[in-house]
Amino acid sequence: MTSRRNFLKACIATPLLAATPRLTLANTRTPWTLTASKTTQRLVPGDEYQEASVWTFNQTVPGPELRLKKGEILSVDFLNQLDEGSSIHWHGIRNINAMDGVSGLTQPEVKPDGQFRYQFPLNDSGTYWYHSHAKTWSQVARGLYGALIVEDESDPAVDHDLVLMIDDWLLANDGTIDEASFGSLHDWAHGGRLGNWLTVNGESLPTIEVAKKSRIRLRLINVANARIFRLNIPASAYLIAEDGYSVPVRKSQDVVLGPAQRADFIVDLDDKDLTIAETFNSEKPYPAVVLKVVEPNQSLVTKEVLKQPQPEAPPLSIDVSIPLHMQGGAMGNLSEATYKDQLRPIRELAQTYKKAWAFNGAITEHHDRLAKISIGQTVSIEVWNDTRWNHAMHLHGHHFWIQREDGTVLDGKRDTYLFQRGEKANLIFIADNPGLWLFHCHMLEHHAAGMGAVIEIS
Ligand SMILES: [Cu+2]
Repeated sequence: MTSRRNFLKACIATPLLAATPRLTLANTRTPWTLTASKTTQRLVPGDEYQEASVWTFNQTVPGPELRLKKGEILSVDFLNQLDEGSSIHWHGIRNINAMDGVSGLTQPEVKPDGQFRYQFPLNDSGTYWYHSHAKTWSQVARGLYGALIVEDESDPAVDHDLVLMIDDWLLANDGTIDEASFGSLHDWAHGGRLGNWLTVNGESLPTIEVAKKSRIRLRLINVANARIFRLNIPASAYLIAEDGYSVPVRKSQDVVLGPAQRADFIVDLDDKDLTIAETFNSEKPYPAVVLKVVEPNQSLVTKEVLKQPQPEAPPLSIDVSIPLHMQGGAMGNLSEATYKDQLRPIRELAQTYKKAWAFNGAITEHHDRLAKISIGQTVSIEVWNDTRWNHAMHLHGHHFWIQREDGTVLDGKRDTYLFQRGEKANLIFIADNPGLWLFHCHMLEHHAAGMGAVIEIS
């Protein structure tokens, strides 16, 4: 028997917990209010463990699920009751630049006791999420995230539409957050600050009650700072969307999600409980969430044959190519890089500035530009991940096609792509959204340590 203490280390299943109902703001009047503040939340069940000190939107991790319809306008008053600056980024939304929520780039950070109104139209349906975009390596890891769901009239009819936000927490043996590990240069130069405790919707192995033989939409969101997950759904399951974007319907029981990536499945249950397990990080499937079947004994929807719109094909010609050589990290090839207008050796970059990664031999800041693009041009970011690490590259304000080295193009568009070590791929997008857009690794410690740059579109 593994001792309970070792559960933390081994990430092994704990007894079932009944899920508390999720708070949804969908029926309240706009503008909605999201207040960032601190509280405690039990991440590890059992009286012998303490509650963890978490940072939340509206006193819960995840924050409230925002659920709207395509074409509606989202209006949120953000109140900052933390003792440091913050802001909210709406991940995957092709947003108005001033509403993109990147502290120090698209807006000044919202100071303690300050507030900011976010207001923008939701032109794309799908599964998105919101999270802090200030000191993300700390603020997102402490719980400042929630789901943003945009429904579409053409969505398949389902009995249950469930959002599963999958996170890993780095906890001390008493169930509290391991504070000492924040800012570890070792983690920043390796795989990021990886957790030792899995939660779904802020709970350890929650149970969600669903009707027998029901049809369910699962919206999986990887909200971890750096951890890659593979989720296994041992049922009749169909992948219908990635990063919110419809893809050709594919029967599949597995999906790999890098940080910030999403996948939507339609699952037809029989009359047995369904355990969704994480299978990327351990040899044995690690139970993540249980769907427990209860009465009624039937589905209340017509189970139509699933059909998703055919994804758009990418443009045939490219106007602007942006070569992007990703360098650095542990066991990497970076001996020196330009930072603050000077070529500096990696030792100085690491020890003085906590930088470990570079694009094209340079580490840039928000006032620098990776490229300046004229509005309407078709752009290809030609990425070469010349490091020993995976990177989940995210472009703000646009969705991109992914063209692999062999020339094939993945179905559908994404906002985040998980690069394998050594991989080359072109991220192709139409620069139709003016503003200053961040392109960065969503392994949040990598971003903090230099893996980010700004593209200007005007
Ligand atoms: Cu990275």
